[in-house]
Amino acid sequence: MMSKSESLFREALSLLPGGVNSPVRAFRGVGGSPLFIDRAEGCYLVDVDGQRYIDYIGSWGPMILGHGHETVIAAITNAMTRGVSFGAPSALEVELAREVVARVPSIVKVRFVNSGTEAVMSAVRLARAATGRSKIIKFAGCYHGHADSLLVSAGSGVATMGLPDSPGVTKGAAADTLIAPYNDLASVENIVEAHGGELAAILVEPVAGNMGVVCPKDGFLPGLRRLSSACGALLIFDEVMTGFRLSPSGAQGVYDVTPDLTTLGKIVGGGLPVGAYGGRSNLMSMVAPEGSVYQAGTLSGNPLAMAAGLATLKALTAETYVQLDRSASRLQKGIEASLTAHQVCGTVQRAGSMLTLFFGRESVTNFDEAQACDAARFAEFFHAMLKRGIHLPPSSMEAWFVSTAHDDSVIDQTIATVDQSICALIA
Ligand code: HOZ
Repeated sequence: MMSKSESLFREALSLLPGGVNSPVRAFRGVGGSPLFIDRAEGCYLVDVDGQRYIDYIGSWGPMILGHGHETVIAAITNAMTRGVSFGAPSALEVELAREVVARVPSIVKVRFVNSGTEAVMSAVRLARAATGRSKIIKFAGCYHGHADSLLVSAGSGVATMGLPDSPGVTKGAAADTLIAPYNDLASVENIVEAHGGELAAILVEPVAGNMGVVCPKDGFLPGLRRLSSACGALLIFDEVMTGFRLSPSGAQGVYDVTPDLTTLGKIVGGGLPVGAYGGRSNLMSMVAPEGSVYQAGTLSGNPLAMAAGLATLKALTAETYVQLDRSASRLQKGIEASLTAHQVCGTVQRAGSMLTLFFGRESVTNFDEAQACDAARFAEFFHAMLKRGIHLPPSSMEAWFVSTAHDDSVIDQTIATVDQSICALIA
């Protein structure tokens, strides 16, 4: 008999492209049909058939405190009773801006938007306006949302579906995007040598999360800082995934490299639709209405989203980060032990509370290596885990997110399930 999820998916396929509103949800990278979620609680998802799963998607990053965190729900509820959207300024926008600026020293002024895509698209426009130049460097396998010029050699769903680029992106938009391999400073040097005078920005995920978790090699981020300053381009850190996750000041705090502009999303909205971009005052003052770089939004700074973001940031104390790191490290060690015990080739790459299990390689440092991993084995593993009650991101090239709701017993249950699933793979 067909499950409720299967039946909903069947209908969704006739109403929504691919049955979903974002491609990575459609299980194309692992096969099968996606679960339709009825509700989420703490570290669990409950599907429409009443099955409960330990959740490592975490809404792709925002749910760092777990689902339905008491203070976040209270803040949204309180904001909701005052009106859901004003189209006029509210105190909540100032309060959230204050909290962002207090945590991220490179951000003196910030603009709230509705998604990470919007944040990066707007930051790139600002960089072009500030430099009077057109070209940007982006890294293969990094994903910065779906703005035209950024859908070149992109990670996340684009990589999962094996698309080289997207139809509909004009040659002109793509021509201004120069691609370098992640972690390859020499390639960036070559591009800068050839195009330095035309470069508006070097755009990078300081820790890549959209080809699976790939950490920057020693010297990579400082090298990007040096090269962008030397040619007069701006350095943009896309911290949509890493912002407020790796530390209060994101990856830039961990790696001690200061970008000119930073893009944020996910956690800053506490699970509601928010993005943000910010940087030093002279740059951000170019944004309308203070300056002439135009960018606007009917729902930007939405009071519910601001309230959710504010409550989330305030709940993230120094101890929270220690706890998150401990839990994710426990999970990493458990998975590694299982790989070793069963002599399965793979690696767990982790940055703070985000991690990826890659099968078939001992390390992954760039997109080519991520693509060379054993995606078929991951697909089998994914379904073995799902069958045993653990919902991982449905792609071998995505990050798993640990939240404060994943306590030791949940982590240990996950480790035991990983071991059973690996046994099932090799049986
Ligand atoms: N950056 C997220 C995945 N890597 C976004 C989720 C989505 O594309 O739906």
